[in-house]
Amino acid sequence: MSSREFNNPPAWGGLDETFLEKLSEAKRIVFFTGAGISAESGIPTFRGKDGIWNKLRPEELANFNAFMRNPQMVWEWYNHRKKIVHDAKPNAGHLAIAEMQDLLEDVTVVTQNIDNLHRRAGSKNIYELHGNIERNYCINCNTFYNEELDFSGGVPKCKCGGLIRPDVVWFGEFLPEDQFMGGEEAVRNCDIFFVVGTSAVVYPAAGLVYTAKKSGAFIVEVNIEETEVSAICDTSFFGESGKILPAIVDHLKKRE
Ligand code: BV8
Ligand code: ZN
Repeated sequence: MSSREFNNPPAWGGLDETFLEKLSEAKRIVFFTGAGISAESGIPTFRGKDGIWNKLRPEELANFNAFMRNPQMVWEWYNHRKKIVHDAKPNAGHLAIAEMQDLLEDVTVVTQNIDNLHRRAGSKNIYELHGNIERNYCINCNTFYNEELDFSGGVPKCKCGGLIRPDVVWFGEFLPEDQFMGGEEAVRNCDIFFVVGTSAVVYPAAGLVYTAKKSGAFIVEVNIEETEVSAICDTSFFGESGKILPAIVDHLKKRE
């Protein structure tokens, strides 16, 4: 069922007792995030009502063959997104997660996002499953080019003559092993697994929700609507992450 077919979930009514008890006992916490956490920073999501994939087909843009067929077009799309990301600011949701890393013992961020907003919000201990739009590398010799690229001669090329591409994971590509393994390890050992702002339809990333479930974590969904994984979450807070996550920080500060 696409998330649009789910019925309208009840609006978030505050942090319930069961959650607060789990939070008080938790030692290790993972925030698994998707495009929804950056929506309030003005970065379009992929599958929402004004999602990117409603206008464009991912096969035509976010895959290696599309890039080799038409690198100019794919770079135009990424440069458009780089500009949006560059002008965006971390929002209250990103900042709340960074603050919880200061307030709690062991908080890990496992993100599908490529917008670098968790790092810009001050978060540490981040696993980027799908790469980072601010990094680029040569498809021939893997040299990284993370400063401003030169588009004056068309598609930027490496000294070796190879094409330079964005350091993001395209459909049909493997995720960076160290990032996925590191993230998965944190998920296997966490007490609370927050799944924030993701439709949980892209694998293997979305599989981490089931890994968390199997490992016995308490699963908390934060989303504006029901998703493919709502049924296996222990609790779902339906509302904007930029409102709900700061409420958890406020609770932790009162507790201190
Ligand atoms: C792989 C980077 C192994 C690029 C992305 C055929 C061949 C090969 C693989 C496959 C195949 N068919 C299927 C697959 C697997 C495929 C896949 O899962 N496809 C899906 C679509 C069915 N996966 C892959 O290809 C992966 N690699 O499998 O390799 C392999 C290798 C070779 C051969 C065989 C197998 C690679 C997947 C990574 C793709 N790259 N992005 C770029 O961004 O340009 S995916 C893209 O989707 C983003 O990374 C994004 O993070 C990710 C998930 O989307 P979400 O983050 O969840 O965003 P979405 O818009 O969907 O949802 C937003 C949510 O937020 C909504 O629920 C909304 O309600 C909520 N929300 C909105 N506002 C708020 C909010 N919540 C809270 N507060 C708010 N304010
Ligand atoms: Zn090169």
